[in-house]
Amino acid sequence: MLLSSILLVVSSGSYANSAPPEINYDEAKVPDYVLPDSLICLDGTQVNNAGGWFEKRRPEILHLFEEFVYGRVPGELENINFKVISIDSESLNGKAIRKEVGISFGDHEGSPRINILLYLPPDLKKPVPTFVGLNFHGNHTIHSDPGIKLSEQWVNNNQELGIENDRATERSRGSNSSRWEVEQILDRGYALATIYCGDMDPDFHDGFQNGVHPLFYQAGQTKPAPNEWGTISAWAWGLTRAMDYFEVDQDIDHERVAIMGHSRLGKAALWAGAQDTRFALVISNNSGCCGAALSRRRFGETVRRINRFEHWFCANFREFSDNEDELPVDQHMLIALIAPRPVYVASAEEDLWADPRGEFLAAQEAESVYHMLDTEGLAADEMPELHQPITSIIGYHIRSGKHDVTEYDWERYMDFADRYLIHTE
Ligand code: GTR
Repeated sequence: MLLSSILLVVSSGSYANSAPPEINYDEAKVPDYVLPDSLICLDGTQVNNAGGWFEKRRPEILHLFEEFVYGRVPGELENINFKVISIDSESLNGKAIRKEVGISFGDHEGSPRINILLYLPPDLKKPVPTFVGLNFHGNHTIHSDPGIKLSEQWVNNNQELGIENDRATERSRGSNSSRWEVEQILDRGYALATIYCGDMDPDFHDGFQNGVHPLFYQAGQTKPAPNEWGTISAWAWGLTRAMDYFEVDQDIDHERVAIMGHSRLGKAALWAGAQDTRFALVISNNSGCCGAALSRRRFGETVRRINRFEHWFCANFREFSDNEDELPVDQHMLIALIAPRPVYVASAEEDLWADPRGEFLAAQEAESVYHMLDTEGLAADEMPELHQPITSIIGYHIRSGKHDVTEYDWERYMDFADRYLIHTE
């Protein structure tokens, strides 16, 4: 009943063909807004205990994000198979065990396959806590290691990154290595797992013919229904399938898996971490609009602007372009879905497009749920100065520099994981 009335409101909303408003980078021009309350249900009841949260309000919020933002996964697949494709126990000059694992789906002809690249510390005595994150251009781009299988998937052309005719070449090995502190992660006793996002769904709009979406089509269906998944949901789904694999790999401590993502892949990491409570810790790196930043602030990227990437979201989400106030959720609620697990939001000073203040405020606004669940929340009243990380269970930092993942970011993530995944006694 209530959901249909929300739909009515959005369809009469102001999504229009008129010229988009100027991009706002002025704090004084952020409009007044009222955020939906994470603890008030659609029927008006107030949630004040864990039962009410986990049984009623949390499923309700998840449903709203599915229905109106990222889209729901239409079902489950039978016959998901894992296959270890390669193991090298002497990789990186003996500093790592490299494993590559394929996830395939039944006997669907030409069906996509997810390739997980794993680096594990060499002296494995027991299962290791693990960071997992998607990458933008293929597993072989995270390190110059010549043993990593070159991705055969579609990748967007990029001369500089060694991508020609939409396919990776040897030149693209290690081209994104500055974003992956592989050796440091191993030195600190963690494993690292990564997947190319294009294995689940290449990042361009082809009407959902490639990628995993068609595996779920009903007879006669050619594209997802308006409330069904877009590409970000497909990426998040792939992370969840990787988690299925971690549960059966004896080398991985599947109860201590931290999920991390940058930018559009940070949006996917938050969405995966929100849905799948097996992820013990969630990290958003500069995820911005539809990631950690509050949409209602309309600072930097807005819903209308992000809807240029119309394949990222479900079709229903287009109704909220220039119409943010009608969204039944905002991004603080996405962070709140992770409660009471540790979550870390990171911003960059020059990354105004992603609205650093909006990212901080969403993290802060998620606090009501963390507090209600008897956890600390975010230990800061004000946005901190540069390089002053906040390490409460909702963690946050802003560093100098641009939209990127840097060594500074990884060091903070490992400190945070040490604190909440390792030294927990
Ligand atoms: C931008 C997009 C952002 C962010 C970014 C990225 O073009 O507007 O929301 O996702 O791409 O993923 O690098």
